Amino acid sequence: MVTISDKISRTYAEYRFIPRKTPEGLSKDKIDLTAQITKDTADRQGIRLKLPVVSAAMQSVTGPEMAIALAQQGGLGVLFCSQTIEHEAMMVKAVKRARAGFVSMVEVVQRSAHTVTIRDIIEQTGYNVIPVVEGDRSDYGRFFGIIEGPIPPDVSDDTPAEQLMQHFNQETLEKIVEREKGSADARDLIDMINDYLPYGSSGISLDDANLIMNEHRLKYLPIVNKDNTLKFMVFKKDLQAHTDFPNSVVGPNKRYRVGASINTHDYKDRVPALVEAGVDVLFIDSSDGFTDYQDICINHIKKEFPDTPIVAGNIISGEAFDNLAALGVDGVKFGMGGGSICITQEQKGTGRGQSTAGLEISEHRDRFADKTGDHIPIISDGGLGPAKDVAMALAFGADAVMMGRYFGGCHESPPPIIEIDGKPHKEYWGEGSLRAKEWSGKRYGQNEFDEGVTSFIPYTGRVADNLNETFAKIYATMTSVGAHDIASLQKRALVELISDASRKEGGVHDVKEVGKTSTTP
Ligand code: RVP
Repeated sequence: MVTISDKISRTYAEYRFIPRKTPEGLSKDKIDLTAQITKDTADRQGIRLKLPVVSAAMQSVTGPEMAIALAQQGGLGVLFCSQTIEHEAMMVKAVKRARAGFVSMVEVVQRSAHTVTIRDIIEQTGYNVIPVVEGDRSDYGRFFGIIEGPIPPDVSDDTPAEQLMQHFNQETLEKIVEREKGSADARDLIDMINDYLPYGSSGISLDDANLIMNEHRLKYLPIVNKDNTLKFMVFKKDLQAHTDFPNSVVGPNKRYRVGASINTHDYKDRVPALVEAGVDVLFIDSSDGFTDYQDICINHIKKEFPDTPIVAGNIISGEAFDNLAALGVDGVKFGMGGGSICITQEQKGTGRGQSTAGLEISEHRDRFADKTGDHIPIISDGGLGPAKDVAMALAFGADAVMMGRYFGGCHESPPPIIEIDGKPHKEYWGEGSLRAKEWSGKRYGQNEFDEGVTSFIPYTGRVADNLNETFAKIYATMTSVGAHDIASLQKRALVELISDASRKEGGVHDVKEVGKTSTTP
């Protein structure tokens, strides 16, 4: 006969904090939100973030740009595994190669490309500065010049890239063209011109890059290696926006930390490639992490790659936590069906509210820690966004949260900005949706029906600005709870379920609202 749990599946949004006494002097600068996402072991210290946030391992959320932006702000990006092994490893390398202000993963076009391809790239990415190279995004190869969009409509689709290259040192170009008139064929001429272009060499500092850009009145600067291969692009607008990231999360050699997801199917090939590329932590991306397949995958990685921490999941019960903990995992991710684009609960009937899952799992985690001395961090995954719910997730025992929709709407997520009803949006799709079909079987264990949807979400601007506002609210919540860090939030928080009437009372009511300044919920 079926066993009926005596719990009710509840989630964070159903609770409110009741303030405890705020101690004198507890202000934002005294609150420490350091979050540990992998356990400490005898051989290594667990990974600590400056903010308890990681981005979802989804095609529409985390590429290198997102991972770099998050590491700069104190969080961690987790690259998606619904792509080829080579491509995911290349993304890890792009994050590891990155330096503040230096863009390491730009869209490039081949020297042999034609206008039709370049127009496509500009339209798909929204980027207007496209380097011309002989190579690809993983290994740019020799640098030839830059194409600046938009390309005028009267340029025909079959015009070669070389003819569109805008030389940013126009004066030099004209001098050379004048001197060499009639003597060199087009290709030699272009090679010669490139020898004269003002670009930085790969060891250049950001200050020097800035000086060169000022001197030549440039909006961007290609940075090349000695052998003339492209290494980075530096953009003036990025330098003006921010050059200093005091909260950066860095690992060995001061490189940004990055997580990469894996599935339980091709891990024997994927993990070595990711480890070789320099990944800091692996995340097993599975909609149900309480399976023999996951156990086998963890045992393999623990044996073959003992130096690389693994966060396993997703699970939603204490029983499943005990199983993973016994296998020696370094962290656990919980959540099933709560994702904004997820329809698993409707399709399969499996799932649980996040606060019920979080509370039960954190109780098991604490019991395991009492028994073994191993504190295994847990990450609440799915359904989050509003600051109050993130604070509640932490209070219910999570060490950090994973968010998809929240980061998917940011500037740094992979999809381009599109306009809907005159307002900027981004496309956001589930890893189990039709859009990700080619890979969804590896996460969901089946390919017969969808477990996610495709959607549009409002564009919300830069990761840095969004996190700033969200955490201003979380600091305020913590001040009211009288908590100076996540552990004290968990100890001191007093929360209460709210009724529908009380929720209504807690929102704007009985007035006609005319102004709202906040952009994040
Ligand atoms: P959200 O932040 O609410 O958008 O949820 C993101 C989470 O949803 C992911 O981290 C993942 O666990 C889950 N997900 C991703 N794709 C799908 C799906 O297609 N059902 N679900």
